Amino acid sequence: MARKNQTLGEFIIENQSAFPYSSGELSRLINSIRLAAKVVNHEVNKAGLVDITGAYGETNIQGEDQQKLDVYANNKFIQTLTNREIVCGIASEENDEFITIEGCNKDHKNKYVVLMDPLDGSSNIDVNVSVGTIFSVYRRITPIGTPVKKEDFLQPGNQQVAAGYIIYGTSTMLVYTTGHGVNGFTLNPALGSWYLSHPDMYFPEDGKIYSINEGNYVHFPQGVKDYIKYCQEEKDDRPYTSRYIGSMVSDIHRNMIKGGIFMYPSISQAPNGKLRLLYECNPIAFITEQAGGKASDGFKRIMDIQPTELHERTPFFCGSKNMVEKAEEFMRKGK
Ligand code: AHM
Ligand code: MG
Repeated sequence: MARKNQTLGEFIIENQSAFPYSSGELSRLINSIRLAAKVVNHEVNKAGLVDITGAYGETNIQGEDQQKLDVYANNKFIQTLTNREIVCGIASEENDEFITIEGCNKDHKNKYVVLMDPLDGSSNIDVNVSVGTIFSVYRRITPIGTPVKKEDFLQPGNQQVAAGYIIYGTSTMLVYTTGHGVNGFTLNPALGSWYLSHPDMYFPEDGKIYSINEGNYVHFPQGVKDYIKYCQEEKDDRPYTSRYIGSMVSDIHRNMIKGGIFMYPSISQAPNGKLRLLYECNPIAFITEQAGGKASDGFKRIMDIQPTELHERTPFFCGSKNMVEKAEEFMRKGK
């Protein structure tokens, strides 16, 4: 039973029995993520300072090499998950290939793989706008005791065991699901603890916000153009409000709280859009569905897509159920 203001640690212990395979491994995995998130948060928070003190990104005041924050975040999450030996493999938007983790006895005994985008929207860091981390957890499908294979990572989103995001915003939040609803925890930076601030997060069925990079308008499919015109029409509760941060975690987080739709459709020069199915769309789709929303590629459910490549992309329509269904209706008509 979620209690507002309980710590994430308490929440994990109390809810462990609700986890599908309750060996404690998934709890330890979430614990590692919350730790890495705190470290990354600390670094993201001082990004502006680091820019001032670092000599054009080469060395900082301590003479250490400056790293791009997305590389830093990638290393931190990989290190934390590897050191604690709770996963058997990691795939990241920042790495071409997946990483195999043997475990201390080289026995490949762990059962989970993690897929992640360590710092999504990282181009926003330079202008002090919120960014996020997105993660997704699957149970491996190859036998325990053997090294992981690509097929362990190429599972459809409907096989996810857990997924979440961290938003490094005006406050830093960890929002995640293990398939039993969605809960949001806010970091108290003075104490270094996460507190349950948003229990049972829920996407309003309808919303009034549409989020899309309208600069690409001329390159959108006809269905998207028609849906945008529908959003702008003066009728019933429309026109809707347009809000686009350009940092998907932030756009989704706002829309989940207020009600809205986020779209990154195909564009003429990129027929599958920009966003990655495994690292971005599937985890956000799992959270969205768990929060009562809907996630689609414009025609079908995101989480039913069988991936064929680690870094494959897909058009993405995600948010309040009725809004996504309306967008799909325009997609079918405007094809
Ligand atoms: P990234 O993984 O390279 O940071 O790109 C993903 C980000 C999303 O967070 C955001 O929604 C999108 O790219 C913005 O792209 P655009 O500038 O084309 O609108
Ligand atoms: Mg990304």
